[in-house]
Amino acid sequence: RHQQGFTVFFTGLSGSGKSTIANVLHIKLMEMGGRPVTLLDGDVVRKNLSSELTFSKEHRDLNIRRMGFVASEITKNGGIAICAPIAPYASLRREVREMIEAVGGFIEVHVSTPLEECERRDRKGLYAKARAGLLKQFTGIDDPYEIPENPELRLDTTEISADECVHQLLLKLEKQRYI
Ligand code: GGZ
Repeated sequence: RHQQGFTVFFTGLSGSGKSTIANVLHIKLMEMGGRPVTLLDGDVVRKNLSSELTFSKEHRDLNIRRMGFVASEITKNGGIAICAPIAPYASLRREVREMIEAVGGFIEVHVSTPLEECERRDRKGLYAKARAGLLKQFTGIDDPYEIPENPELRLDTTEISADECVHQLLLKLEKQRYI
């Protein structure tokens, strides 16, 4: 049966749980078989595709545009792309949505775990560094995060587990007939 490609685009603060949810989703979708599934995690894309970029608005925009382009190519060819960047700016999220909706499906998922919780977890010690002024332009500390107004789904990992998040997401994808 012929099915259209789609992109699941996570957005949220550092430490909000995007990567964890994206990884569980990646495994679940691969287990279902049928279509190739590509995970484009924020830090992996930074390392391999955007290593020369800083965290200025211009460079974040360029980073998201590159990631969105790769996701749109995958989507166009009937595959599944999972993106997990911070993507703090609404204008770039809109640009990527438009680029991908022209060739397939786009599901924006706001991982809305509050800043206090991300900072309390501070898995990589980056919030402490940002608070100490050692990391500049850190999202949520001294750099903006524009909250998505109309995401297809909002998930707060202080309320539910990564498995439950993925369960809700899979239900959404089934309901919208992507899977
Ligand atoms: C935000 C930063 C910064 C600054 C380094 N601001 O939790 P992490 O560590 O592993 O993921 C974050 C990652 C963010 O890269 P993205 O490409 O997703 O950002 S964007 O969409 O805005 O382009 C974080 C780390 O890089 N990191 N410095 N200043 N996150």
